[in-house]
Amino acid sequence: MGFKRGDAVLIRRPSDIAPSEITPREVYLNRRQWMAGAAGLALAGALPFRLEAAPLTAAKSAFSTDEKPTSREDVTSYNNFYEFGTGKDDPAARAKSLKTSPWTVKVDGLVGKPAEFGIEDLIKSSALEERIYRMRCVEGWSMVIPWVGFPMADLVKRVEPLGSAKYVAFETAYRPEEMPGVQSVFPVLDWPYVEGLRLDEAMHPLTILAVGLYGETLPNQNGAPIRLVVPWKYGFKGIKSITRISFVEKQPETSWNKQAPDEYGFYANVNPNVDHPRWSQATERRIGEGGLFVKRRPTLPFNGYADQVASLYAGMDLRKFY
Ligand SMILES: Nc1nc2c(c(=O)[nH]1)N[C@H]1C(S)=C(S)[C@@H](COP(=O)(O)O)O[C@H]1N2
Ligand SMILES: [Mo]
Repeated sequence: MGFKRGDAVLIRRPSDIAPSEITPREVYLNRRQWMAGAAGLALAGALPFRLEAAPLTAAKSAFSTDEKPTSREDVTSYNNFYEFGTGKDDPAARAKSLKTSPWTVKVDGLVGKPAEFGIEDLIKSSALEERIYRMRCVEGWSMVIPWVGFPMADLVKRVEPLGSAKYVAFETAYRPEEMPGVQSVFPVLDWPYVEGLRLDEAMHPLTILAVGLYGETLPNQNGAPIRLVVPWKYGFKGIKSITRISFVEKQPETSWNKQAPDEYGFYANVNPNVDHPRWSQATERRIGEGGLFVKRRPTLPFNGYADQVASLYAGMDLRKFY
């Protein structure tokens, strides 16, 4: 994510990080090699982290793009998850400390049937689909990710929102003992990470809660055990490791909007015509492409999903509501 000029001092430098927080590079690399081979299965049980990835059965979805998915290696090693540090490789190296089982998602607020879902039950009782979506980060890079998830609308219907519910607010777990990135005395963000959608955006058939990728449960760095995916919006709307979903009447606060209101709006629709105040949004770099010559692709309005979602914003000035 971007910061205002001079804000870099707020980001923890490697020298600020206690050695005990860091997995030595060799251990980390070895672990990844173990995981790649059969030996990984035997060793994983001995490690104090959840490393097993459980396979998930999912139906193919007509909503998938036919573009080539970004490699699993890139999808799981180039991440933004500031609770584990601000570097792109921090989440893969450090998010294993997050305990994702047991895990509950509390659904409350303006609903007829508030509920607390255990993650295993929620996964078992949901119709899982594989959705291959284009994803676009506000920083100017993009990926194509084969998510496994279920429509957010299914969960919304289960809790029966009241007529007064106009927005949905989401909250990430806040666990300093398991999240090295939230321990800084100069917090990068105001924790816990929070996000929000208008109720009709949350109910749109493209909006999913993802519980896996590449046919397996989510790796921690991608937001295990459950995260939001809204493919026509910048990646930061896709809040990870969700513990609470609340139905509310007023537009909820969102983490990046609080951090830099002039740079990150509530809507955050991918819009090549509205530049970020410090850089253009006209093009993007597809992770894994390029080699010597970094190709940039034109960024499409609503990340290429305009046909499906533009009507949600009919009559709105998308320069004002960025
Ligand atoms: N809790 C939480 N969710 C988060 C973030 C974060 O820092 N914390 N980063 C966001 C940003 S900026 C992006 S681009 C996406 C990245 O998702 P990925 O790493 O699975 O590609 O997660 C989003 N969700
Ligand atoms: Mo992002």
